[in-house]
Formats: sequence, C-alpha cells, structure tokens
Amino acid sequence: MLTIFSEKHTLRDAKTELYGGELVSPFECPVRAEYILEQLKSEKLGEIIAPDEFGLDPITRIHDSDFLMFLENCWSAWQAEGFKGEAIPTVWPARGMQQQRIPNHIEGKMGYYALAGETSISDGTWQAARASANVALTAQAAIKNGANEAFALCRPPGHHAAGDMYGGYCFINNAAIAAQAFIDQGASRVAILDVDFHHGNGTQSIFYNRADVMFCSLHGDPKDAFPHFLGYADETGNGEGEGFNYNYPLGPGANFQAWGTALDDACKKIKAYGPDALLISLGVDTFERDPISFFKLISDDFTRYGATIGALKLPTLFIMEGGYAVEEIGINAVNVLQGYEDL
Ligand code: SP5
Ligand code: ZN
Repeated sequence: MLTIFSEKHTLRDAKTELYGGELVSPFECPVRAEYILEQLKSEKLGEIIAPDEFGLDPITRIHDSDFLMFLENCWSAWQAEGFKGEAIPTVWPARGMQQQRIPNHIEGKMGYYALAGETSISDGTWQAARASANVALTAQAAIKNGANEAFALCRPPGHHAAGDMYGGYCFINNAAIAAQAFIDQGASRVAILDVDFHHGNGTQSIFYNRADVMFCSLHGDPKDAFPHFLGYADETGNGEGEGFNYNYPLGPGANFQAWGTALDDACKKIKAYGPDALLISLGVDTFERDPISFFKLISDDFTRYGATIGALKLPTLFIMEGGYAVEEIGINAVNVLQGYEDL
C-alpha cells in the first residue's frame, strides 16, 4: 500500500493541553507519527512518499476563508497580546449570546472558532495542518489516478474540524477535503467511515445536508465521551442529506463483539449506497489501553476489521486520525492496513 507522509507534521508540537484542570503534555504529539512510520517500514508495507502542494483551493471548498485566516494568524495575534502561554480560548458564544458576530480581539476570536478548549494553538500549527491536508490530497490523487488504496499518514488529525471550527486536536478536516476532491473530480457518491473512538462531528456537520457524501461513525456515546454535543443515533441527516448520516454510539467498555456488530451494519449501509470511493477516518484510540478512551479493542481486532473493510472491494483511502497509546499506535494502525490487504 502506498503511504503519504510529510515531515512537516513535526511543526505541530504544542507544549500544553488543558486536561483535568492542568496543562499537560499533549496526547496528540509528534512521536505518534514516527511510531506509525517505523511500523510501516518494518512491516514493509510499501512505498512512502512526500505530499505534493495543492494550495488553498481544495481547502476552501470545505472551510470558510475567515476561519482559515484565523488559523493562519492566531499565533501572531496571541503573541502580540503579550501572553506567555499557548493560545487557548477562555470565552464562548454560549446560549443566549451573539452567535454570528466575529469579535476583533483574539480572545473573542478564539472562542468563536473553538469547539473545545483542550487544543492549544502555537507556532507551526497552521503549517503542519496545511501539510496534513496535502498528505490527504496526495493520497486522494493517487486513488483518482488508479491506485486501489492509499494511506494518508496525516498529522495533525482532522475529523473534529468543521467548516469554521477547530478543536479536539484538529484544525483542517483532511477527510472532508479529500471526499470533496473526489466529488469535484467527477465522483457521484463518496462514503466516509469514521472508526476513531470519538465522533467525527466536523465531518458530519460538513456533509449533513448532502446526499453525495455518506457519513458513518462508530464512537463512544456522546453522553459519556468527547465531543459530547454531537454523535447521537437519531442524527440521520437533513434535507437532501436525510438518510445519509449514520451514528453508532457505544457505551463504556465496548469490546470487539459490540463494535464489530456496529461495523458490519455500517458496511451494509455503505455497500447499499454504492460509493465510487471509500474514506476511512482511521483512529486507533478504540484500543483497550488508550489513555483517554473507553473501548476495549485488542491489537488483533484491528487486523480483523481491516479485512471487513477490504471485503467491500472499494477504492479505499485511509486517513490517520487519533490514537494515543503511542507505543502500540504503529502496530494497531498497520494491523488495519494489513488486514485490509491480506483479505
Ligand atoms: C482526533 C481525536 O482523537 N481527538 C480527540 C480529542 C479529545 N480531547 C478531549 C479529551 C478529553 C478526555 N477525557 C477523558 C477522561 C478519561 N478519564
Ligand atoms: Zn479520537
């Protein structure tokens, strides 16, 4: 399997995450990508290439330009205030407050564009997020040009980022941009299967009104898990998009039996939809020893479900999302790819 990887991921190297009332070293850290890369090499999965530069056009198909300008300028505006720490929001447009007016002050802008406060913005975040989008777009182009599958080793991840919101360690929605690129190049239907532990709220909201991109997500029940405010089973799409969004929320302790049953159902929906391409938002934070999640998948389960995805026999683009048990992240991610290939 062809892998796309950019060394520029290291530019995303925040020092702080707001967790349990403390500023801790971020779970989403550079070594994650290095462990995956090492495992790809030692398992000889195939060629690993650097991304091409696609510019902002495919990104603005998904994200608002004021949001992108905010991401680009946030760190310098924050520094200009004389703040000593990394940029984190402290105020939000909560119930009963103005939802549409974008403040001038950086502290107001942070709250306007942030969906969560754990994710600090710091020097290099924008550059790394741009590179991550290029990784996804290069993998998309490879499939468009005839490859049957590709692995976009994206970092930072993307599935929590909406058209005008960042958070959950995500800034630019790599999967959404790649899906849109398929559509813009003539695909009639694209399916996105999100197997990250967390609900892909950004991807869902981007395509919620559309029938040309189906979204299916297996995740920790939002009653109990981040992002808490989206991902319920009764969110089934809106307008033309009605019937093209499927959520499978699962409770604490879900093992492969429960998770795999949900996966089988999602795969049935995808098969019936008959997409031209399948995107997998590949988070391996479903692992039993993930430090911030509560599913109980073991490493062999990742191989098993890779084969289930492979059985769909669709052109498949794997896009890396979460996974924070860093020592095992390479094994678990590559197990999915090998399960897919060895079918
Ligand atoms: C891409 C991705 O996986 N993003 C996840 C972002 C989650 N950030 C908030 C984590 C809060 C976790 N609370 C866990 C409590 C564990 N006891
Ligand atoms: Zn996740």
